[in-house]
Amino acid sequence: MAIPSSAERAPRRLEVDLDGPGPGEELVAHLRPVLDDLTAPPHPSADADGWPAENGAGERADAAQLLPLLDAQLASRWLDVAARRMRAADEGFYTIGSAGHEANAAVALATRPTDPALLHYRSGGFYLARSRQAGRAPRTGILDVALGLAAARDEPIAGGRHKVFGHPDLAVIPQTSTIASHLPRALGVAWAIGRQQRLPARLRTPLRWPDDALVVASFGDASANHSTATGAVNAACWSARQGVAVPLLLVCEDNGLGISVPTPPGWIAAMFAGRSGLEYRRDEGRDPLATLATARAAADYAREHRMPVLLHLACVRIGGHAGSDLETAYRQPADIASELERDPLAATLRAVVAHGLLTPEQVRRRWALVRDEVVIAIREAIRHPRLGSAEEVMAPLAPRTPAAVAECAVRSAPEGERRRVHGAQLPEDEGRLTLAQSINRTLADVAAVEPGLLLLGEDVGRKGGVYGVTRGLQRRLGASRVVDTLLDEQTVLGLALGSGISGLLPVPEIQYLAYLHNAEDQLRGEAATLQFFSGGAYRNPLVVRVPGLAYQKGFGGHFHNDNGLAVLRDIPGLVVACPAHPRDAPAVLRTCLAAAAVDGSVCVVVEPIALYHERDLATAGDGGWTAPYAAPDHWSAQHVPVGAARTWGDGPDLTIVAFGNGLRMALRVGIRLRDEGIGVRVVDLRWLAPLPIDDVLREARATGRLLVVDETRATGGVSEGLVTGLLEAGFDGRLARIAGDDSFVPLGRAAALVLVSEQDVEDAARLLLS
Ligand SMILES: Cc1ncc(C[n+]2csc(CCOP(=O)(O)OP(=O)(O)O)c2C)c(N)n1
Repeated sequence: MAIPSSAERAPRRLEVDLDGPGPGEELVAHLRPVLDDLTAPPHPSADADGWPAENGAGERADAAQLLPLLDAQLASRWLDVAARRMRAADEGFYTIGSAGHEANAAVALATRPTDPALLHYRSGGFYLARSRQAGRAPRTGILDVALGLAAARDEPIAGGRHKVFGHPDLAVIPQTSTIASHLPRALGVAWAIGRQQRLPARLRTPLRWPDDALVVASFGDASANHSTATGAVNAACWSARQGVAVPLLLVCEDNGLGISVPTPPGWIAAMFAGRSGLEYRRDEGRDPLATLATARAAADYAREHRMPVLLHLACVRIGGHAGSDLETAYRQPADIASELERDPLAATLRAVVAHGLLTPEQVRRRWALVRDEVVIAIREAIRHPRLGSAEEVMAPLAPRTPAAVAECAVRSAPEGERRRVHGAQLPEDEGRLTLAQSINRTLADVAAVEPGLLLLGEDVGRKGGVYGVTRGLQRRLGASRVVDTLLDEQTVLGLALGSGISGLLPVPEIQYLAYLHNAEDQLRGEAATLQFFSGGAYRNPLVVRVPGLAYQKGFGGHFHNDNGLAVLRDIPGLVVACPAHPRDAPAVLRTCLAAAAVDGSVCVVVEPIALYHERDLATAGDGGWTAPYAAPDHWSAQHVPVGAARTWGDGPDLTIVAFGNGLRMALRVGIRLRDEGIGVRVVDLRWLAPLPIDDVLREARATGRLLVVDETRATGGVSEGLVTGLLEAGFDGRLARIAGDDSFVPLGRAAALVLVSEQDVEDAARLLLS
């Protein structure tokens, strides 16, 4: 539905004036006496507050950095005030601010504007300092943030889709609101920096990081407890322990609170100090020169040693968690007041005078000048149009360019290179291959033509995957391209996200569908949203391989037979493929890899485990579940666009639509019915998102009878969407559906009691024909 553009809306109610009483005044009121007092500046003591001071005089940064620090901090604070006033006037939509956290501007000044940064939501100071550092006018960074608050379409990264800190020119990668979810990706970017160097120049993205870049990732003290954070830090230490380069500067901004829940005193230091593989530095956030020096020392360490460093930065939270948070409901007034005394902005105001950089009068003028800059930016921001249609909202979500994908999908390496990656024999000369073999050969072929392709996951390297799908690839492609990771699915996906955003083409394997759920947010919240929240400025091409679905013999139980796909199908923009037959798998996989490379698509390939090593279709020894591997000159003819089904047979009496294991059952039933003179055609969906509704509709109309075979569960299974889509598209023939029971899959033969069986398919088919 279209909403009125800003030009058509009622005149603005916001009288932008940041001075005087009103929302947000609580963020600056305590600073007015500080400004008035500046004639006799007290010099802050580094040691007086119980935080051990480790900031040696030798590490002190150049005092000249105090001015850019002050400007960034002032602008950030006034933007926080503005956010609350805009909200009150219904012209702004986000009031989580940075007040009390502005010491993070020192981290920006300690790093380079080309160092990738993934930031905590209280990073106004960092963002504005980096914007200036990159040579942009002060007003530009301020306007970026103001546009974000106003949800303006012209905001430079999310385009009004979210309030984030991000900018491709500043190497700031936008974060989501899910605390700590950016940390696995941050690790992945740090991990990818060294790998990027090995790419040929033509494959390097415009976002290619400098070879000596480090990655900055910040988060709050409560977020540090999140399993995603502990997993990412653990993985960074695990990697560093083995000598893997991880130039990662983790910044824990410790304000002692997670909304209303206090962090136990000393907890952050207890978690991170003295940890193997992690350099720990801390700063009390009281003396801006000390903060600059500590931040610089921490950044230099990460850059030089290519090791993870944790900078523990003491912060305070001023003005509650967000504008809507009534802090007095859970905190004592005295505690709130004592925070104000530790305001880092007050410390910087004093320091610039104490170090002779500005006179008190000049400081007061700067205070007013920056405030006025913010007012100008806000006035401008609220005049900008906002998103006005669903099409506009969704434009960057998952762009598709099928022709370019098709061209990319059929590229082949020269024969010499193919022989190197395949070993002695080219796959087209191997005879008929199983599903597992055909996936293996396809991965090698794409690796031969795409130097950025990386395979990673638990056991994919030396062992070649739990089902042997990646067997031999590490030996032939090298250990830097086929990587055994530690046992943590969030890290597997995080490494892939970080390397994808860095221009590589990651193909992570999640060992079983059931274990994707551990790490699902990395796909849902991080991978799939990146283009949406960055207007396509950042992308994470990704092809996740997931051995899954049920019907495994000899390895039973739910967790190795998970048949739930709803969790993937409802992620906007995600491509979900399910290649069941070796005749299709190479082309489907090549399309996914090409879609990732060309469009930055996020793809999940669900590989039916039970069919990996199957050889036969109707009778023992018939080889009906094997297929010859096509030589490169046939790839064009065999190309499979995203969302295109395949029809087996052209029987006139009944259409069965299925996928995965259901395809094999449907084909077997079709063969038996054909022997009785009943003509069946079987449609293999091949793609579970987007669903090939048009293809199925065409085939269903051809017979007037459609049996939907869904091996996933009746509730939330694939067929719910399929049947809805067909009815909406106007199918009015006879229709029946069979699906698995709404149960987890039990061990042993009992599995058959809740799964769709071949007999079920046959019975339903006969009923429909009767
Ligand atoms: C995974 C997740 N759970 C819950 C929330 C809701 N939430 C938003 S901020 C926050 C507190 C975070 O505290 P901390 O990490 O200390 O950062 P601070 O806000 O204090 O800077 C919570 C629980 C969330 N955003 N993400």
